Amino acid sequence: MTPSTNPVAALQDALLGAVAELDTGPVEAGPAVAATGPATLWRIFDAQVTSRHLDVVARELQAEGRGFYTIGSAGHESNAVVAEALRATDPALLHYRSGGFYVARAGQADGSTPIRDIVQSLIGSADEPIAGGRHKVFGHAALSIIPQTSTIASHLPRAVGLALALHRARRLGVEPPWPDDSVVVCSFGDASANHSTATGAINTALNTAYRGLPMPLLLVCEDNGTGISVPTPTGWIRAAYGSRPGLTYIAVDGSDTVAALEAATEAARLVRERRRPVFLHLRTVRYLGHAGSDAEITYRSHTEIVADYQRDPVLGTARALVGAGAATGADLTARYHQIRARVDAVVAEVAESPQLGSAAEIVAPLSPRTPELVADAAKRLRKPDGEAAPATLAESINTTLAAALDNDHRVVVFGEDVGRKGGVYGVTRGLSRRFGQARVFDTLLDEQSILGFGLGAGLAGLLPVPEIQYLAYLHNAEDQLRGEAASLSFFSRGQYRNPLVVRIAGLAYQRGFGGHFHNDNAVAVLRDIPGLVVACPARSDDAAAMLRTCLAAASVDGTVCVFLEPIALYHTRDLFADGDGGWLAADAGEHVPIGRARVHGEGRDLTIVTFANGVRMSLRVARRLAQRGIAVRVLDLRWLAPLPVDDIVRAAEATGRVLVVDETRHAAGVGEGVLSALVESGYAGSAARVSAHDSFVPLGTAANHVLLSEHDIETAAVELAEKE
Ligand SMILES: Cc1ncc(C[n+]2csc(CCOP(=O)(O)OP(=O)(O)O)c2C)c(N)n1
Ligand SMILES: [Mg+2]
Repeated sequence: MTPSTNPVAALQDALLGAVAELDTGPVEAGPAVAATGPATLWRIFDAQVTSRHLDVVARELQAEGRGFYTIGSAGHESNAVVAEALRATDPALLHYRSGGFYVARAGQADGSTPIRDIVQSLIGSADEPIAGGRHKVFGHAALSIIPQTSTIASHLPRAVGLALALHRARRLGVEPPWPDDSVVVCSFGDASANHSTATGAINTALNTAYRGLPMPLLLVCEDNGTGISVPTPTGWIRAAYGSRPGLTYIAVDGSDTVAALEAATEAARLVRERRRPVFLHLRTVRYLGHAGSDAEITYRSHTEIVADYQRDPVLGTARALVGAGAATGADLTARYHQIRARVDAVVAEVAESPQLGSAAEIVAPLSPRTPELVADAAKRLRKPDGEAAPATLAESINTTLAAALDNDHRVVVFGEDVGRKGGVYGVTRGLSRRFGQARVFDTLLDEQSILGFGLGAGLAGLLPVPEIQYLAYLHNAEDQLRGEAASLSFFSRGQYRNPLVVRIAGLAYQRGFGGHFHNDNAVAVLRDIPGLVVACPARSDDAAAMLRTCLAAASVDGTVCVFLEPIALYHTRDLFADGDGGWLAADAGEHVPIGRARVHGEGRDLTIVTFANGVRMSLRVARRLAQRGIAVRVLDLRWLAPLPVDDIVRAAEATGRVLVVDETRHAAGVGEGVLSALVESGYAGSAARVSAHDSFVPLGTAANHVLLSEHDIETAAVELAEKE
């Protein structure tokens, strides 16, 4: 049988044949083998073999139509030694070939059921302990394994963030769920090591350590020499990471179990003691192709595939056991079959495992909401000292952040320029001086790492408030929000959460300055992220209350919030005329429930539904329309996700005419969501929409051609109001 027709059988034959061979002649045992001890080697062997059988079972289940995932760990089982070198309480963010690690770590915790966990994950069982059938991931809250998505390298920013946050949290009097001297372990493949997310995160780890801050991070590159079908050039990983300043690099071949264990143990010790990053380059092989569907024989020769059998990590462990005199090849073969029987028994037991049964069940962990608790928590974030003075949007955000920092020691505020300078627009001015650089600080110029720190900080028990300097610069890091932050609760059934309030300065109307990147109005990209809350205040009183709501929801429900701040309104004071101070407002309330809008005016002729700059423009238009006898009410959505549907429908029905004023793009922004909500509610009145053009925003007065103007609003409003 050739690997092209039955690679699973060929691999097993090669392994068992080589194990049997161990009984035919003396096997060398170096002094290190004796030092390791047979019990450890047996544990590693068991974990590796269990993982190997589970890979085979994954394919069998798939062939029977019961399994849904076949990316395996075969050839990578040397990662079991990494678990052996660590403690079960060291937080782990793992590569998807971490079967050996997972089983070995489970072996360190009483009552764990790794075989059952993995079989359940393969069949998408609702009883699976981490994702409950939502994804096949390696994760387990009791084993400190934080589940990862399939997006390669996307977990590195969080791992780096967590390593820093563990210490920061303690310094701020917050007790993280992991012990003081924990090591954060993060593994990834050799092709993934080239991903900009990985290179950026590793750079951030090194920069952090260079600045003398703790970075207890063990990076494990599981190098099988290929990314699906594309070979990694020989020596590349060493060339790229072998001599980086501040990064201890340790390389070892995973097929030599004892050497690998020694290397991993040394790596873990160095990280634990020095609180500095270490890069463990674990050379592996990849058996059975990238996944069940991957015909490896189409891009690798039969000779190459067969040559890899010599480097089987399971064989390496068998050799060490036989060399130490702790087992014979026959013992190990028997154990191999025993473990298979154990796996089969579990497969039979979980055969009837339930699948997720309804959309409601599936989405339940996405965005749990407890509005009463959020209201209580928001109250505690407010300064108790009575009357607030009228303020601008920027001042009010500043004051609210200050009160939150004052009242909740878990709050940390960070981003590019937010520390000493106090933000490009002065929104965080004075906060770093007042609350110290441990709580309000500048970060590297890397949005992925900014969000990554937020992701790690949330896990460590802090309440992170990262700032992204401009909406346009969120986009190059958006996966950290979309793929990581928003999905964690989903893929862990709420066992891990990402409390997060991402402040983003955005939207247009900078009077021609800055061009597209400082006037970006792309919010559709946020509105479609499941569970994400998008707050967009227009006036300072709402900003204060909404920011407290976001902080409270993050704290109480683990909500992931984007707080989108309209730059053009930061320092705006007037509404109708110069000097009228009509856009200043005093912080009036404690909070604003998520998904509740605000209505300005009681006009009965027309409802304008809008948000952000659109609110101020629409109020100005409304005043002019009033002079023409058209009475308008202006509804400020305040929340762009979830939309305040009930309030929209109520305001629409009050007038029977709705103009949606959306300063974002026509193709996809906010307005189409409002119109859909009206149609779906059965609203029978008339409706129209004005929006910005589907364009990037140019410089100078040219910007006015693509942005929504008061003139556009007024024209559309009159037309709608006069419609029969
Ligand atoms: C960002 C991203 N791009 C593409 C993919 C598709 N993909 C999945 S695994 C993989 C190769 C990864 O290779 P490597 O990092 O060496 O890990 P290995 O599978 O070899 O263990 C690719 C391209 C992905 N999951 N994520
Ligand atoms: Mg690889």
